[in-house]
Amino acid sequence: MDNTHSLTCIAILLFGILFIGCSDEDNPTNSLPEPFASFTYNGTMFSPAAITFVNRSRNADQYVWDFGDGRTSTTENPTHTFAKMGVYQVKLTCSDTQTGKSSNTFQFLSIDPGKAFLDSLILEDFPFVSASGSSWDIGSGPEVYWDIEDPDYNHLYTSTIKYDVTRNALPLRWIITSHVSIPLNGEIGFWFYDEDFDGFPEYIAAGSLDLQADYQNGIYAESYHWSNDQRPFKMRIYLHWE
Ligand SMILES: [Ca+2]
Ligand SMILES: [Ca+2]
Repeated sequence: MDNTHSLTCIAILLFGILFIGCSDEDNPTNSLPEPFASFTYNGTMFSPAAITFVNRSRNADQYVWDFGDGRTSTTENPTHTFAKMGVYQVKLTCSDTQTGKSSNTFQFLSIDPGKAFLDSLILEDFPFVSASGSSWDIGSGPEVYWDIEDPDYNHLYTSTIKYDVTRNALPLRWIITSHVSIPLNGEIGFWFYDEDFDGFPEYIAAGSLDLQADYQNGIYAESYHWSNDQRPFKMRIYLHWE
């Protein structure tokens, strides 16, 4: 080995020692562990769904949550309520203020609908005579309206009146502009009447619906139909889920 070669070797060795030695002194944070974002969650996955997030991130002291519904949080372990059904991409970014380094992760949360709302009702057919065979009104058609009752027979909603309905007027269509929530804990009753303005409306027909049965099977139907052949009666409702 000649002198030049050994000097070069020593120089490289020294440089390496100096470089490694200095690097930690100049950037002490390089030796700190990197942030690692991670989380789990729990809660009932039906809207409105209050979900508790458990932060399992490591080596971080700041957190930003993006819940995927337009809301964010900087709480370490937030609880967030998803008001409506949907699939939400929840993203957690964690960072370490000392190193300025960050890490992120995300999970998709699927929130099932917890509420149904009535959008419209269409009465396609109903008996134009009472069970005893007489017409609802003398000389004119009935004044048709309907009520909804919850499973405990509490009144939920009364429709507007369609005056002097004749067969030509069918189907009758009601658009529901108020937010009529349909309970999911049993059968909902729809009651149709002829308003006589004497305090004694005449009962025409009724239908019932148990949304919970379909809802539990993972079916979120947006339309339901009833019909009855013995006393002609056909109706359809349209709903939306939230
Ligand atoms: Ca009448
Ligand atoms: Ca009438």
